[in-house]
Amino acid sequence: MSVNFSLEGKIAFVTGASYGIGFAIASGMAQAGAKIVFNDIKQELVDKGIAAYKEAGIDAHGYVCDVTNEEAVNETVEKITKEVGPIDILVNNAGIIKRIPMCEMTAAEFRQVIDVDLNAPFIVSKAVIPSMIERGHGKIINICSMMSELGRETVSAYAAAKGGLKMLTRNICSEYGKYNIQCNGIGPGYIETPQTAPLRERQPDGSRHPFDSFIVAKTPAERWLKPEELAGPAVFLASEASDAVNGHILYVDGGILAYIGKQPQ
Ligand code: NAP
Ligand code: GCO
Repeated sequence: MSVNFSLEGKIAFVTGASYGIGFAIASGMAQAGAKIVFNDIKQELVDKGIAAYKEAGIDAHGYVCDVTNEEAVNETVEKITKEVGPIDILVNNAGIIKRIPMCEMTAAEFRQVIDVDLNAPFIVSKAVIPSMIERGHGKIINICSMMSELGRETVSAYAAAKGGLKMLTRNICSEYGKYNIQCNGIGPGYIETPQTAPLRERQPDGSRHPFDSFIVAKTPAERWLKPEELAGPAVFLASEASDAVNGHILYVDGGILAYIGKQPQ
């Protein structure tokens, strides 16, 4: 029995993928044969993204679109379908975080994080599911987080959003599994991207950021993970090899969730 990890002939739409985790996942999917479509909020970032994909030998299609804007998302999905083709694989990757103690966070700030990290995956998934139903297949991958399972100080909005995204993943699985649509999540651990750069900044005395040391002690591999390490799991969840996997959150965290943390020496 041949296991099919190939994405040949498939069109993958990865949101917020000019750089970071989205770029790494899209690049991995391109290596597996997928045609890549991505978006970003600003034209200059889309242009930078297209250039970066080209440098990696990938002929990606870029669109300017704010994923929280339902009208813009519907128009963009229509344009993609017309100009590139129907979307087979959706990766809801675009996301933001605000690290503010809850009682100092305004409701507007809380709502903004929920809007991008939870409402937007709902909006974009809703825009692509009808066409997936028509064509009898589809893959949706939601980028969740350690905060889909754990809390920590200052990330109340982000944890609420990512916890909700875990349940949205399970609900799309429940509602659309009968149409051969698989909706799963990837829960990255701590990844070296611009989003976590503030947590890894060297201190004025040149020492490691306390949070950097904390994560190294919480990760069995004793290191931050790289965006490229998410590509293989994403290709698996985008391929026919995972057709029987649905509603699952695949934690790619180097073992953080399994580990109480490094014992004092
Ligand atoms: P990142 O470096 O901050 O990149 C986020 C991307 O999303 C950027 O391209 C950003 O575009 C885009 N974006 C933000 N808001 C958007 C909107 N309204 N519409 C369209 N695009 C938007 O983040 P990352 O570290 O690669 O993270 C990507 C995803 O993985 C996020 O969902 C994040 O929560 C999740 N995650 C990250 C980690 C980690 O350790 N890095 C771990 C677990 C989960 P702009 O540059 O224009 O803002
Ligand atoms: C933080 C980090 C995390 C990571 C990721 C962990 O401030 O704790 O930004 O939230 O982004 O979500 O899985």
